[in-house]
Amino acid sequence: MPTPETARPLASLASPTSRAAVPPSEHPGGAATRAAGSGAAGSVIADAPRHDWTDGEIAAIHELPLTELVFRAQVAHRRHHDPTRVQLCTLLSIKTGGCPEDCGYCPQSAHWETGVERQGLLPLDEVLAKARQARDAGSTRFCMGAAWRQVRDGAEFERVLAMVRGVRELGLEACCTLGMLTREQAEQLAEAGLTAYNHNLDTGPDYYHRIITTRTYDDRLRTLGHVREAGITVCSGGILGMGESRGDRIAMLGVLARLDPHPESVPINALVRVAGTPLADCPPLDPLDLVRMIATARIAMPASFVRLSAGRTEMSEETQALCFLAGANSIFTGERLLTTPNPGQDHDRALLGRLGLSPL
Ligand code: SAM
Ligand code: DTB
Ligand code: SF4
Repeated sequence: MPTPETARPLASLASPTSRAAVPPSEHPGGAATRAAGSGAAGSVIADAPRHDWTDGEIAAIHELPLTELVFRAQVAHRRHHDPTRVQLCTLLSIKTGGCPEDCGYCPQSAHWETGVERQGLLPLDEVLAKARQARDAGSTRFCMGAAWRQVRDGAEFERVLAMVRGVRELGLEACCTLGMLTREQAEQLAEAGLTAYNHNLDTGPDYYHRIITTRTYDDRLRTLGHVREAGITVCSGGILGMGESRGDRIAMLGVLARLDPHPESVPINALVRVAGTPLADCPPLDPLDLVRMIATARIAMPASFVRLSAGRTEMSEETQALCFLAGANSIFTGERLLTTPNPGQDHDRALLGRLGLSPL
């Protein structure tokens, strides 16, 4: 991909408020220079992704005029990715419902009456048949989700390892989201060929306890550490529209953007408001808030895939187009996410066609 001088990310902004400012010359990635005409916030050109973002810097980006924000996200996007390509991923719930955790957004928690039918771990051949279908429909990543608090060693985990091997043999990237993992379990998944592990921070550290009480933010970061140390790529992001403030959203991006390396994949979900969950009556997310978060994630973690994840059935095509303009470069395709509806494959094919974008 061409990387002309003019297409470099304006990757940092001054005026941090919550942590000490790092002089531009000390940013990792080598010499950084003040960009000409960079406006009040004072932008800096940097070569490599940074891991020393302050929440204040991220807030300054997030609050830019939308036109400026999207422009900067575009520059970052083009520096690291082909802006005409979108990765298609398919999700499958391999174990559904009855989860002991109390995540306030989740239709699969046993704490809420949502009508989700419980289903034990699927047989291997059924999962591989779905993976083959996903591949034939153009997906390059197959993501298997289980409504578990944590992985337990034994026959079921062995079956998941066989699923990972099978998905890899089909030539697909394999992703799992199974709850908390020990270091040893992460190593076993790595050995089976797992490409990525999804474990979301969900929201900012100060708002987290309002959404989940049965495990801590640190538990989540520990699992992400095990995944990283095992050599599996990290997929971690969050959910918007749960009543959190802009500050909480920025704080979540700050935690992600200070991970070194960054998560290779950052899913940004709009809350799917499921009847029976405590968050069912949250007001709808402002689509432009979603665009802001995607653009800010793109600038702060420029080399990562930013995934426009849950909530697309409630978004207009124009909102989704703005998300792609802001740097989203992956979506989940297929009729279903885990338990909730998703625009089908025909809809997505038409959308990408209308925008002139191609699957990666
Ligand atoms: N049980 C595992 C865990 O929580 O890590 C894996 C499955 S869990 C359903 C995966 C992620 O889906 C959650 O972390 C959350 O970010 C997202 N999710 C769940 N319900 C959602 C909803 N109603 N709207 C948007 N995202 C949701
Ligand atoms: C992620 O961040 N979003 C996906 C995937 N990772 C596993 C899951 C969305 C689930 C939405 C609710 C449901 O369908 O049950
Ligand atoms: Fe369980 Fe995961 Fe749902 Fe939380 S998000 S209730 S851990 S399935």
